[in-house]
Amino acid sequence: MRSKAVLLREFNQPLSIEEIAVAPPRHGEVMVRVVNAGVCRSELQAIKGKMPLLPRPIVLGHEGAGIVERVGEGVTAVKPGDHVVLLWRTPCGRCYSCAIGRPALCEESAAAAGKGAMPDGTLRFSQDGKPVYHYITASYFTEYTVVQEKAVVPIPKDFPMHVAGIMGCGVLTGIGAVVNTAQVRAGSTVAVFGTGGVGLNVILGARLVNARRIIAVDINDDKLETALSMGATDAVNSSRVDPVTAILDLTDGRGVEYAFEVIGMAKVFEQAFAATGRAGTTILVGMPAPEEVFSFPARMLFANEKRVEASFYGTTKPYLDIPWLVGLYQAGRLPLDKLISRHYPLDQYNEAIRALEAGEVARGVLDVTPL
Ligand code: PAD
Ligand code: ZN
Repeated sequence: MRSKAVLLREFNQPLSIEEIAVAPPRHGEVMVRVVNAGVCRSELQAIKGKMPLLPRPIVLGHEGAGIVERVGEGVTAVKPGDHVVLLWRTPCGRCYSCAIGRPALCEESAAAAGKGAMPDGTLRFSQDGKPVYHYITASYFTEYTVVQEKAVVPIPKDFPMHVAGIMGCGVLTGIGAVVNTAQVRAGSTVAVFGTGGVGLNVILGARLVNARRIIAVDINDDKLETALSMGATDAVNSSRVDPVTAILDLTDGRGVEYAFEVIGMAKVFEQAFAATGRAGTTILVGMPAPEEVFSFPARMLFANEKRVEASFYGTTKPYLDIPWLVGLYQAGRLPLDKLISRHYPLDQYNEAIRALEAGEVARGVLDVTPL
């Protein structure tokens, strides 16, 4: 199958749209026609060379949805024509992490992600007989992709594809951080540092569990306005005021019960930790660059019995969480359309990345092969 795809050839260079060949799915694999694919900040790290071992050229994209085109031998979960959300971590079901109920940490899937290939070490992409690599076993900025059967979750055919296109990373990660990782209690106080595509989902999650106060912190007024329209109760622009003082002022000097860092910057994590109250929890959701190191006074952790935790892929159990999120959207309880502030054709990928970096969008979505 011929396919137009977004390729990363050189770090810190514009990406190119090129034609590649996509081989048929093998045993336990499916070929998916990608309809929509969200643009997430995580990929900037790949583009900027912060994942230096990535083989190239590589097909980027790790958040998307589409229609099953073909299935390999032995596939039973889906058939051609089914609509699916695409995942970037897939539970093997047997490793230690899967066995203890933490499939987002699946060891088999994590090992495969680092290979630039399918889990069996081989490639389904090529160009003129030369290898083209897979990105963390995902690769969704391409008209056609091949993934393991385990990487797709069926959704109803009348579910909007552009919404499905952001579920497999941003929505799962943000809402999962609240519901699965931190298990935020109803009536509690929450602060969200960084209200972009993932942070806005943290706000939606906090609203879903009936948090009493949801304080949005960002350096961009437009983002804060969106955050307020999606359920934040207060907004703090941390480029103008000290966010820790502002949060203490808003919480009778106590600090919040849950503070989420959703950017991946050590200095912001330190602010979130300082704004967390006694017996409260600071949760790292943003993906730090490899060189980031945070520190805070150990005594503050000790004397206030604070908790510090991280949320990787929303601590998701994806086969439970995707149908749950689909149902919430259908019931009108998740305004995910509002999150998608811009659509781009596939060949405007560089513009989508520029707008993401410039902070112009809540979430941008590529219309890869519009319906
Ligand atoms: P985004 O660019 O849409 O949002 C980032 C937001 O942070 C923007 O609104 C910025 O204005 C804001 N911001 C930047 N600097 C500051 C600052 N100093 N103080 C306050 N706000 C600031 O990115 P995103 O929402 O797509 O991704 C956010 C992070 O989540 C990013 O690090 C990404 O890699 C990470 C992520 N983690 C997982 C996971 O498994 N934990 C999954 C997906 C994404
Ligand atoms: Zn992502």
